[in-house]
Amino acid sequence: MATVEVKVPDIGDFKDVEIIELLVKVGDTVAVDQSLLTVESDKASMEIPSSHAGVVKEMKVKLGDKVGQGVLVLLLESAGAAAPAAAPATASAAAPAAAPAPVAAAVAAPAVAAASVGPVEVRVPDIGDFKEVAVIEVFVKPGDSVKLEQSLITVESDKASMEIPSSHAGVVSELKVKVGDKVKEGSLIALLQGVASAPAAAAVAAAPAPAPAPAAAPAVVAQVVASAPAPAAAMPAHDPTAPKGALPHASPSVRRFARELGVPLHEVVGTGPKGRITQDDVQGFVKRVMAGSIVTAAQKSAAPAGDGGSFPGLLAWPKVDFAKFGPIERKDLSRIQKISGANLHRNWVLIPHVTNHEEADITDLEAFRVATNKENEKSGVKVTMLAFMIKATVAALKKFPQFNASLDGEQIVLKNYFHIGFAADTPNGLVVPVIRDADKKGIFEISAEMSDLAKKARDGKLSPADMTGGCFSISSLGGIGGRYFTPIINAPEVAIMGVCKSSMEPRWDGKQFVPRLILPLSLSWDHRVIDGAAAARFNVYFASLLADFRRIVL
Ligand code: CAO
Repeated sequence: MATVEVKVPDIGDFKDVEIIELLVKVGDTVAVDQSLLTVESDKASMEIPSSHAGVVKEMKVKLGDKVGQGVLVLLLESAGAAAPAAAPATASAAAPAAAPAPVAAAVAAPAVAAASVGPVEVRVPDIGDFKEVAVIEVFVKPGDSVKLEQSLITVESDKASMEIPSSHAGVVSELKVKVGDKVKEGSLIALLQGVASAPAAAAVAAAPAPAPAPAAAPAVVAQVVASAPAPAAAMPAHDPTAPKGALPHASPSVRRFARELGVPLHEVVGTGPKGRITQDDVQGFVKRVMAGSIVTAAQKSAAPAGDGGSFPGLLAWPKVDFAKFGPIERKDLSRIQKISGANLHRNWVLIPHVTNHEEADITDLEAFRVATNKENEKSGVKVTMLAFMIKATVAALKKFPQFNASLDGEQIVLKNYFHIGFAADTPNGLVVPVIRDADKKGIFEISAEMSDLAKKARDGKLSPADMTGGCFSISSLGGIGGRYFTPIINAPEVAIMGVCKSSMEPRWDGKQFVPRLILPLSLSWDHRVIDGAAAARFNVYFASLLADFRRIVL
């Protein structure tokens, strides 16, 4: 057993590049050529392989460190260190660069003179020792205008990914590659029309001087160089004008991992430095899709308006020419309708809803509310029945905490705060503003805040912060009418209280029928978190609070 230093070998023109991933830790057994870490410049990422086999004894670098050729990465306990074939990493790293000298010329030599206005062929430039690499992303389509050096495609080898820039500015008239194609130097990527710029001079200026000819570099170095992206001139940073999400920021190994799982990387939110997507992000995304808390764009588009696409066996949605039956007009859905519709659809399909109905005798509470409003006429604040229901909800959530919860994979998140949402009908559609910390507020404060939020909702001025973080929602149709309904749960909440219009009804008091004001309640709940008995208890308790509000202080 000997201790071997593993250093960063010659990595072409990569200098002072940041470590964005550590792929091994102390105690891991690594094989020769196994990737140890990923480094990333603003142009490309690459994995650094081990020069030796052995067990990692000590890490000498950490995430975020900047490294270059010769930097000590780790110490290995290597059984084979003494073997002559396994040259010390230091020696390997010190080998001269095998950087591909002619890259500058390749980028600088567009196939057609810059002044041309006819179709120009954009080809893969010299990309070092990349041979037959797969196209993993195509960023442009026919009709797109591209700038000089704008990324057109990403190619990927085992160890690195690289974006291939356009040698000209112009409009894409034809694409000659698609995802999955294998390309190499000279492969035709696209035809451009309306070429207007003269790229040669700029590219030559940006290109580095040819690297010295390689000596007999050891095998490991040769392999690293083979993985190394070509000099920077060939790889511009992401074009900020590219469509959002078209260029997910992730290392080759994470891209590969995502592809294996069929994860749409552009839908994953990266939590790594500079928003980079990590393996954990991809795993978390898969977990949330499986738990139903995320619906991918592909899933959504598979089921537009119930075309049966994601429900095999269902009839397709009927296509009807309504104009055949009489005059019609067409109107686009509002932005709110589109957003709330997509959310409601997801919640309706993915949550096993059950709705329990109940009645609350609010005769005394309504009398109290009316009297309170009379006494406080001048205050400008009108106390609403909904404000009492919000207070009653807080008390019921305290008594039945599983209603103040969210499902997160195989865990239930129980909340120790009480933010209550209420559905508000607006000319543009349904929104659910949230009264924060309703447990700390009185009826007047809640009434005033509700009135402000309802006004903001009608004026289309609610901010996202006004509508997020809710624990439980109330949907009141009491001002309109109706008896009972089945409200859809506002995920990630697990229950919602629907309220309809109260009416005077005869109630038996033991001796006679007496007129009482009865409020119909409809509680929808998520059967994955709550069961029917708990829902019935919640409803009975909630109704009892409204029937005698003094119970709230018990
Ligand atoms: N029974 C009888 N009357 C009721 C009542 C009830 N349950 N709830 C309210 N009312 C009365 C009020 O007392 C008020 O009467 P007055 O004008 O005589 O005082 C009147 O109905 C109008 O109330 P309101 O609707 O303006 O006020 P609110 O506090 O009850 O509700 C708000 C406010 C924003 C929730 C409501 O305006 C709203 O938008 N409701 C619709 C919610 C909705 O669309 N839900 C469906 C979601 S699922 O598609």
